[in-house]
Amino acid sequence: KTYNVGILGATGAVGREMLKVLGERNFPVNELRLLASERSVGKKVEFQGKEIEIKLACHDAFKGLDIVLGAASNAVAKEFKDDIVAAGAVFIDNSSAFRQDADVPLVVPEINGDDVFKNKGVISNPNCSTIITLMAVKGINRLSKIVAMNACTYQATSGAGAAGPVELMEQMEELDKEYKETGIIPNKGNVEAKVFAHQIAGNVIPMIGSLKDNGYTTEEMKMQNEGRKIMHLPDLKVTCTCVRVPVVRSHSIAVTVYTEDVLNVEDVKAQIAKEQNVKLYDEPENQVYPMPIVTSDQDITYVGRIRKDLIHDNGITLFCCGDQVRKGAATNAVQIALKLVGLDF
Ligand code: 11C
Repeated sequence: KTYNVGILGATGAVGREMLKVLGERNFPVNELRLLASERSVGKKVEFQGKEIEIKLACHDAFKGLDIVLGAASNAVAKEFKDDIVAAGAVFIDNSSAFRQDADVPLVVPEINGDDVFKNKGVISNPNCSTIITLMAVKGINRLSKIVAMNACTYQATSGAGAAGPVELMEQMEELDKEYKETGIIPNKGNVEAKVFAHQIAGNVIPMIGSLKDNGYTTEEMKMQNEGRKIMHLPDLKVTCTCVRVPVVRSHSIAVTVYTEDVLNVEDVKAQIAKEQNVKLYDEPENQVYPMPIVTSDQDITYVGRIRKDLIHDNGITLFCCGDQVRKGAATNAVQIALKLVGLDF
């Protein structure tokens, strides 16, 4: 059996990666329909040796499709959701527009894959840092129920879209130019910040998303709210700080997990080593630990630096890292589609 598949927002960083992953995973595609805004219409993209022309995303663009992968903004997802559902397709949406809707499953296939079958036309793809973190801790939850987490993210510039790493590279070039001219290594350079609120080259920015009344940001609250829904842990408590770092690709997260029972580090390591699509990468004595330069362009979440929390007996602390464009977005969406049609993911 083959399926008619659409990508809404096909020309963005996530849309392009979805196309790549569909090909890599040999998704059984009959028709592939690539949809985007006016400015990309007519451009041609190659898929499995065939040239496919980008079509306009409009209200009647979804007829005949079985699955639509969404890689567009919340506004675009909201604009077309009803058209997609009315066309009889399942909308697997990477935006955050519907993630907390009661009738919309929020799915990481390795954790709550069967939730896809509860869909009423829409399945949401979770936030990227949340996916990577939950992939890293899902084995711990199997040993003993997770009651709380304290996480600090180190999010790559490409999480803000294709313009993020371009801004990082341009600012690094400017800093290098200033150094060559003056002989002094600049801290704050004479650079323009457009994508990020401040210079990102040689800096870290401790705020991602918009501020909420409780002092946390929308991005930080996703770790708790989405974590609860995906893990089926309605009482999970999470404190999270999201930080943008001058990295091109792959998000990293330092997380301390608190469980009902006191766990032993060796048991945790053994369980993490067994988890699907997770790699135990933990030989600190040999400088082996997860890093963005190790994990990029892969679908596996790397986990290392696993040790006991020094404050509470029931805490395990670790560092994890994964490619947020792939497992944090495109790959997870394609895996949801594979699960939905009954194929291995
Ligand atoms: C970032 N994680 O790195 C964000 C982007 O919930 O899908 C994706 C936000 C989301 O800026």
